Amino acid sequence: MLKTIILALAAAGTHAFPAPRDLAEQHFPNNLVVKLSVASGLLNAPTDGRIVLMLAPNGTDPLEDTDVTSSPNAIFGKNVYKFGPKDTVTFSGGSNISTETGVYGWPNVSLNQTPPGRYQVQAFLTKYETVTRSDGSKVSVHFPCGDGAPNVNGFGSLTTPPVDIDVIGGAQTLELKFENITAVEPFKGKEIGGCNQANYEETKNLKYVKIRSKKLSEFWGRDMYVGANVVLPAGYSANDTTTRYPVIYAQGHWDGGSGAFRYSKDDEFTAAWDKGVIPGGNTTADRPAPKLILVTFRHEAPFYDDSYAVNTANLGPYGDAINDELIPHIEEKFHTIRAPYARIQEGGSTGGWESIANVIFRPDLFGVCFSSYPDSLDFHRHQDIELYRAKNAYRREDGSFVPSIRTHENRTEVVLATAALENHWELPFGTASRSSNQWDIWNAVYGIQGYNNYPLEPWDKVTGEIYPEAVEFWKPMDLSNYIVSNWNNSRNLGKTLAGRIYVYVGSWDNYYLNEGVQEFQKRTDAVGGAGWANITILPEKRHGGNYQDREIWDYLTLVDSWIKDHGPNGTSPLSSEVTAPTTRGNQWEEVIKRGGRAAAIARQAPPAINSKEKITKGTKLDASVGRWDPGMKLEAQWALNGKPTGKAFKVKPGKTAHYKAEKKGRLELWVTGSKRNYDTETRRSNAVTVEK
Ligand SMILES: *[C@@H]1O[C@H](CO)[C@@H](O)[C@H](O)[C@H]1NC(C)=O
Ligand SMILES: *[C@@H]1O[C@H](CO)[C@@H](O)[C@H](O)[C@H]1NC(C)=O
Ligand SMILES: *[C@@H]1O[C@H](CO)[C@@H](O)[C@H](O)[C@H]1NC(C)=O
Ligand SMILES: *[C@@H]1O[C@H](CO)[C@@H](O)[C@H](O)[C@H]1NC(C)=O
Ligand SMILES: *[C@@H]1O[C@H](CO)[C@@H](O)[C@H](O)[C@H]1NC(C)=O
Ligand SMILES: *[C@@H]1O[C@H](CO)[C@@H](O)[C@H](O)[C@H]1NC(C)=O
Ligand SMILES: *[C@@H]1O[C@H](CO)[C@@H](O)[C@H](O)[C@H]1NC(C)=O
Ligand SMILES: *[C@@H]1O[C@H](CO)[C@@H](O)[C@H](O)[C@H]1NC(C)=O
Ligand SMILES: CC(=O)N[C@H]1CO[C@H](CO)[C@@H](O)[C@@H]1O
Ligand SMILES: CC(=O)N[C@H]1CO[C@H](CO)[C@@H](O)[C@@H]1O
Repeated sequence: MLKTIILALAAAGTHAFPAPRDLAEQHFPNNLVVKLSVASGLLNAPTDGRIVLMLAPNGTDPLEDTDVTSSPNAIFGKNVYKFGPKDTVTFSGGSNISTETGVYGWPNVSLNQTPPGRYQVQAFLTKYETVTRSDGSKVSVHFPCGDGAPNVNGFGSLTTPPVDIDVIGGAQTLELKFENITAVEPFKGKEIGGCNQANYEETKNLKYVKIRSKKLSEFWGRDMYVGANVVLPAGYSANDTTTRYPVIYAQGHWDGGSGAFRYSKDDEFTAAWDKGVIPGGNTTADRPAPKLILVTFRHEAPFYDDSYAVNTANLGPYGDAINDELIPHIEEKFHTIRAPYARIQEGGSTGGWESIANVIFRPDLFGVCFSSYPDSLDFHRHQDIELYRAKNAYRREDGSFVPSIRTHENRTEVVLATAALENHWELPFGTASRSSNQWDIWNAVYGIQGYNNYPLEPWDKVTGEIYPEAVEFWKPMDLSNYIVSNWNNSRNLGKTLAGRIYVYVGSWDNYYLNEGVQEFQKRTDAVGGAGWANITILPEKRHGGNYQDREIWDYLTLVDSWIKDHGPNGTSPLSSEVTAPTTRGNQWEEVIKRGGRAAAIARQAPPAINSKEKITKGTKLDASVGRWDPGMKLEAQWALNGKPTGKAFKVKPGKTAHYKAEKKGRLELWVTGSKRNYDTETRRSNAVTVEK
């Protein structure tokens, strides 16, 4: 779940949430045009990429104010293709249909809707690199570089200096020039292979590891790295190979050089950890701290600041890279206990989902998860969207907007943003799920590849219309669906996972994530009996904090006692049966076979006339319009002897077109499909000869 918005919540106060703007282009009170060029020497070769243009309120740094819940920073985006050192790109209007080639804006679609006034204006160009992945899919994406894949102004971006501009409310042209390149702080540390997942400077107890992932590099066709921040317990000695420690793998967002877990972010905790004592405070004596190794992962990825730590058709085999390449490397390098009972998954929000998903998919590797306020565990509620039932992701049947961020004041719910507002806010940052923002990464992780090579989106990002066929492909990532459908087969998850899943969420979760947890509980209880998964829903708690809102040492003590209980000498050791290799899921081969390029091609079919090759005049014909990706808008046209005959007509995928053969000749059905972020394509049916 959102990496930055939570910070804005505290400050958001009592703002009424802004209503999403009407998407239709309304009147055009002004005619604002922005022309962008490049200072000489800044761009060596033409590049593809995304330009984001920001108009922040007077006196505000555009980069300080990009958030969906903060003040109205108008943001416009446009893709560029082969943008060269001598080229100029023009922003004007707002794209009505195509976000692929047009300008798209937030909170207004069009630049012409910008209210007159003074703004601080700045533009950013994110460069894309085009790669052909091992499954044959070809994408243009931005590869992050030790900066956590921000949605704008990432490493290597071209930027214009921020300038104060008065928008006058009439015809006006602004000229801006890219003059700078965004760098990241120079790394102090032992670096290998460049800035991707950067290695930082180590301290006595904080170590950095980084490996080139063979599996990811093979998929992406370029060098790809994964890294980890490793915090060692007090008394750890590199030379003592007999003392071994359990490991907490703490999942979450990009953690850069700031340390693992809460280590080094919280001085008091760090000092106590380094001493190996739990401070007793004024009333109790100090106690020895649990001896654990704490690890976080660094896996900034082309679509987001982290990969969600599982195997997915759009991001590649990140689950395997972390679990089968990086963890063995960590276990080689540090004195860990190499057994599932001593490998713990934990995390909150995004990390909450990652931690539970890793135990559910890899019971052979990990013992247990302590998952806090996880991203939607069950897509009956994707946040507050009823994904399997609703027709629209943004509006309910009664016309009201589906909320997405809330807080509570005086025990009353205050909505801060809607699903529509957040999705529209993402649009200027990137097309085809490339905004490096929350809803887009969910599309990339939960969904498969579309025929356009990019994530197959579950709904129209502009209108919110849900595509049930695309949603169907999300089911393997719907964690309760996955558990129930593997309940008693060879994975035997009913038995395998019993007693190994701990989930916590507050009933006032700011992102409505309690709803997905409740759906998960309902479905797993229905097959496993009440309490099959240990779920805590604390009344009136919000998003954040440790598992069950425990104080940190209280939490670590709970984890430590789980490890002791489930170790070989504990009260309920994990049996080899529940950690057998057969329990493993989310296999890369299956994931890519089902969701990669070959599957996308196999989903397509040209139109087909159902008839003999030769027919006589007067015959009535049926034709299928072909198979297309969900969301394609189709227009059909009968053709005789290679020329259109009659009028073009709209058809729906899966439907049948009818024709009565009145004239002689070679008859075909042509169907043209179009969709935002897809190439418009015309497919022709088989030919049928109409004889007299
Ligand atoms: C812009 O803000 C500055 C203070 O930051 C103020 O002095 C100035 O009057 C403002 N200008 C306009 C046009 O609003
Ligand atoms: C941006 O580029 C200009 C011109 O080359 C230079 O004077 C300025 O210091 C640069 N600014 C930053 C923040 O690098
Ligand atoms: C570990 O052993 C090496 C020699 O093998 C020695 O140089 C080093 O000081 C030892 N480190 C510790 C922490 O004992
Ligand atoms: C602990 O003692 C310090 C001073 O000795 C005091 O300031 C603090 O309030 C005490 N804390 C509690 C919880 O009693
Ligand atoms: C909450 O209560 C305070 C004090 O009564 C009041 O000032 C504030 O407006 C209330 N907020 C809301 C959202 O009702
Ligand atoms: C397996 O589980 C399903 C429900 O998930 C149930 O319908 C079926 O009867 C079970 N089969 C066996 C053999 O227990
Ligand atoms: C669930 O886990 C908590 C610890 O987080 C424990 O106190 C509680 O007894 C467990 N509930 C069940 C039903 O096992
Ligand atoms: C389990 O107990 C045996 C016998 O006391 C001991 O040798 C062994 O180290 C213990 N194993 C663990 C993991 O504590
Ligand atoms: C009014 C306006 O901005 N119309 C645009 C609609 O989208 C197409 C495709 O990008 C543009 O060419 C139009 O200018
Ligand atoms: C025409 C139009 O919809 N303009 C709106 C653009 O967005 C701002 C908020 O940033 C509104 O105040 C305008 O009304």
